[in-house]
Amino acid sequence: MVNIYKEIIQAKNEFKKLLAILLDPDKIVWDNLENLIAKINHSPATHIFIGGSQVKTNRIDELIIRLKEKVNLPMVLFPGNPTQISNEADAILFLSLISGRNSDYLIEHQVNAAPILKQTKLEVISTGYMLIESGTETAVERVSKTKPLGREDFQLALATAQAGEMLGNKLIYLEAGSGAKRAVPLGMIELIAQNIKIPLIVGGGIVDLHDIQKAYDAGADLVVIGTAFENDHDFFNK
Ligand code: 1GP
Repeated sequence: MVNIYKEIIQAKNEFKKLLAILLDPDKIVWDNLENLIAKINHSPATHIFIGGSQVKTNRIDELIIRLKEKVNLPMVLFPGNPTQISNEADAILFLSLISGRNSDYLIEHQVNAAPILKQTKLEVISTGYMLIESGTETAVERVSKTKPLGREDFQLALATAQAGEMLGNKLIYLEAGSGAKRAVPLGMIELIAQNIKIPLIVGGGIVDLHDIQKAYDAGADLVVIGTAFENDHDFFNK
């Protein structure tokens, strides 16, 4: 079986940048799924992330099965809580919201998820998840009831990322929040990228191709695009 984390590390070592399209199962227009699949296959995406802060649909399995018929990319769960675990995916970002101090999102959901994950074949990728202030309240902030780290607070963000790395996280994810007004500051990406060894994911509020490139240039190894592609399936052709 392909080891998705090893591939991420290999890409990092070879200076190849990665791109994930985030699909929120609640926002899928099922009648348009074939078109969505075609657009994904014509995009530069290297990964599909699936999840959301609060997913209500129980069609996650079905979505992944349908995608896998035609999309040859790793399917990685990006869950808001343990109800979003699907054995149909290839891997799961096992997130701990290390920027917050809500124990539910630091360890409680993970304790509940562990026995479920033991019954699956999912590759579990421990991820330090950090919410960065983005101008307005985002769904992650609302649902997790945690405060994001300040946009100016580079040193606290760096210490948080380094603590995540020291705790054994395999990835750090800097998150401005889906649909965020402002993406993660480039200077913060740069500082953290230069001072951790594990791969860095950046997402939230990235709405054009230049911003993707800027995030890469600042040191992001993988950029996540959700809303911009959701709103415009031709986003990558522009
Ligand atoms: C959200 O980082 C992702 O978790 C993507 O955010 O929807 O703003 O692209 P956007």
